[in-house]
Amino acid sequence: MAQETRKDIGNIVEKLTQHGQQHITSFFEELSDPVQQEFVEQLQELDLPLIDKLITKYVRNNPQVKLPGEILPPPVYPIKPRPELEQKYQQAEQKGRQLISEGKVAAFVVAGGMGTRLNFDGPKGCFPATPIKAKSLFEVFAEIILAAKKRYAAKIPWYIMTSRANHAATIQAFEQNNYYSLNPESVIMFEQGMMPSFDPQGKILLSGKGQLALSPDGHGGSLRALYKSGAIADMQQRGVEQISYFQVDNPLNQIIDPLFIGLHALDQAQMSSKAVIKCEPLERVGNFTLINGKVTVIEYSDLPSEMATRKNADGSYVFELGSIAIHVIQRQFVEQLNRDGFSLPWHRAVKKVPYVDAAGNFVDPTEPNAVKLETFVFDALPLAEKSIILAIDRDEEFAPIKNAAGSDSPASSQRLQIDRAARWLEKARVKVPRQKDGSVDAVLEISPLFALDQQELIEKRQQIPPLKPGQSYYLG
Ligand code: UD2
Repeated sequence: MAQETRKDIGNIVEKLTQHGQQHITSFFEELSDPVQQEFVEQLQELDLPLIDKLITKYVRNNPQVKLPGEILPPPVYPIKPRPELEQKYQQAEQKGRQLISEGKVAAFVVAGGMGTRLNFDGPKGCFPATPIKAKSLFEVFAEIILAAKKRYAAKIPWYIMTSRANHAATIQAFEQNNYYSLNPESVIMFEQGMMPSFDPQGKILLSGKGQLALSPDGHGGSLRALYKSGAIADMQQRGVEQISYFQVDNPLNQIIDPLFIGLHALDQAQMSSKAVIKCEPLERVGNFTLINGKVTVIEYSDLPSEMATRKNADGSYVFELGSIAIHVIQRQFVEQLNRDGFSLPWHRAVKKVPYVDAAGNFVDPTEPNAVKLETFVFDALPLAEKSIILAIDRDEEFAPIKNAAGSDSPASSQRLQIDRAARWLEKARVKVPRQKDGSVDAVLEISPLFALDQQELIEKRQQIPPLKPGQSYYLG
């Protein structure tokens, strides 16, 4: 063992002992020199005082979210503007276009999640998503950004948050695909923070004898990682003012949306959200509410069903707005949060985590055995002085791929992608073959490079061939 490593591990064991975590170095002497060195680096990164607090609050205990007495539905900009809002929407679109053209808007995808539900071995962004060309999610987003760059004659840098588990594989995917025709200088990748998993008593778990069981610290970690990685400083240098935040699992994301960006900017909001009307009151998405005058998302599991099912006089649900995790965030807001030393609440999840036991045996548990901790980005909404919500049509912008089968699966997403293509084509007065039950009788895929939105498809109507039943049509 190198002298330096010996000295480091001596100090580390002393600290770990003070915090009751010395067991994680039990096998240190058995490790090869390079593994020892890497392990020491991992151990040095542990924030033990914070971990102590988290164990007491969230691992040994399961704190119930305390909801305040008064929870109201939040104000929302409707999908279609009411007459008194028409002018505002026009102004907002104009403002949004202006900001985009001036290079003041960046795209930002959170792609650090493990995607375990999908059983896909690789970064989720590499998952084949489209119905004909099987383009990956990353390729779809790259095409949207390329199309927007062309439309607005603008620079649109794309920031990608990865995690330790998929960073190298994400870079490799971009390199192998020639950065999907984007300029590599305008694609900036950085890693999010990691958090150890704990046994129910609060002992940190090992995934190997010289390896902590670590997992990404949640999409809320993006707000710190953006700053710590230098991405925010990079944005400042490029003149970026607004960050268009989206998740990696939704190929219908309208990444660069002038109306949303414009409403957020005109209202001088710091962090804003898109919302959908939930398809049923208990749908498993976050719920938009207003608490102490602040837009606040309450996770579906924390909203009492009495509230979720409460109705207005017209029969609509009081808390009908669901979060689909699309935000615009002011760059300065992220700077300010980090300068002021913000913190987001942690959320616990009990999961199956393979581990090395005290005797050094590898255990692959069949039942949940560990507590994982994450922060959620929407918990930053109440920290904003001003936050707006824009309601959107979910069929137009939301087709997530989360599960291997059933709802939110590759199959359901492709169906929604085809349905949206069919609607756009019909608006362009192209006859779409349909079955008797109304379902589309063709496989359709429209590249964002062909039409970024419905209007562009209408303009390209002459280039679209007649569609025959049962055939596949790719417009690219
Ligand atoms: C999220 C929201 C849900 C709804 C839904 C819409 C939470 C807790 N729930 O559910 O309310 O908006 O999305 O699709 O947010 N990610 C990281 N790092 C992490 C963890 C996640 O980058 O440490 C990324 C992940 O790659 C993905 C996104 O965050 O792009 C969503 O993560 P998820 O699959 O855990 O969220 P989900 O589907 O449970």
